[in-house]
Amino acid sequence: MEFTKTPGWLDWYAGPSIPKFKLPAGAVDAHCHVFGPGAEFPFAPERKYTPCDASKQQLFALRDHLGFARNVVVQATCHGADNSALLDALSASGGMARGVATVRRSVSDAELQAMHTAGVRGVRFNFVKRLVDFTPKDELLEIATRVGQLGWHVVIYFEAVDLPELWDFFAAVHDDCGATVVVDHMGRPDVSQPVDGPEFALFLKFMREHKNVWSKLSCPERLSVSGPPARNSEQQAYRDVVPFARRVMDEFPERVLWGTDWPHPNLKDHMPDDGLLVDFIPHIAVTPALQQRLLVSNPMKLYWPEEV
Ligand code: 0GY
Repeated sequence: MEFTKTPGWLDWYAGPSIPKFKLPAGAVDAHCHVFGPGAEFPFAPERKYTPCDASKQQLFALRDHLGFARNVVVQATCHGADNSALLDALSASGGMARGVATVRRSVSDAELQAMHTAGVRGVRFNFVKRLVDFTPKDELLEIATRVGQLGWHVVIYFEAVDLPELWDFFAAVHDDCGATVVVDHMGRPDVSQPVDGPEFALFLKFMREHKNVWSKLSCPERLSVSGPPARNSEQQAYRDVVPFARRVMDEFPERVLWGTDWPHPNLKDHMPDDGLLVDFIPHIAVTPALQQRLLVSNPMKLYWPEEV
């Protein structure tokens, strides 16, 4: 099937620099996606955008170029609940990729078991209104309980302004379903607000009060208002995101993950150099011990616990 990209869609950057920061051995890119290719894995009819293709081979080439050892591939909304492209990437990875799927209530136990065998270890619940239609909360709670029996966790994606309204639901997923909950991109704070302001304080409170809530310190390129530096400038990239990520890193070092978010869906203004994104890491994880936790021991505990 032929697909036409959403107008203004920025393709991923094909010439990433070699990072100056040397990743620790065994580093995990714990948030990335594959898109199609659409001719092989058609995009979902209910999608809100049509991306460019971003194949598993291209993802694995980026992994090697940047110096990562493993990937966690997260189902992107353009594929709806058809996890075929994700599962194909996992099976081609030789055990070096694990996955986070999207499922509906209608998924059978046999399908869940097959996904588990392929390397899926979580489901994603998405509350970003521009990306998905509403799913009833009782359906999501049912799914969280079912996948909990396989030891999977729940990844949640939402924007900071929506946390007050979603708090009780997330607490129910954590407390009643007993799920470990992983928050994408620090709950998307508005980084033009103070790091000590009420919005981010609420997110930190949420992590403090729920011991099995983790956060990805990812997506500075998406959250930043100051943006990337001019090319060849010494200026710190995405510097306005640093205080937010460091606050989470410092308080919850055992519950943080990091990922590239390649191929960076829905960026309209600039497409990051993934090498530069890796160079952002030592600004938020400032010691080798913290870098080891963020990039190796934490993701290994969540996604490859049998190897820890
Ligand atoms: C991200 C962010 C976005 C998109 C998706 O599944 C998706 O479509 O996650 C976004 O547009 O903010 O994490 O990739």
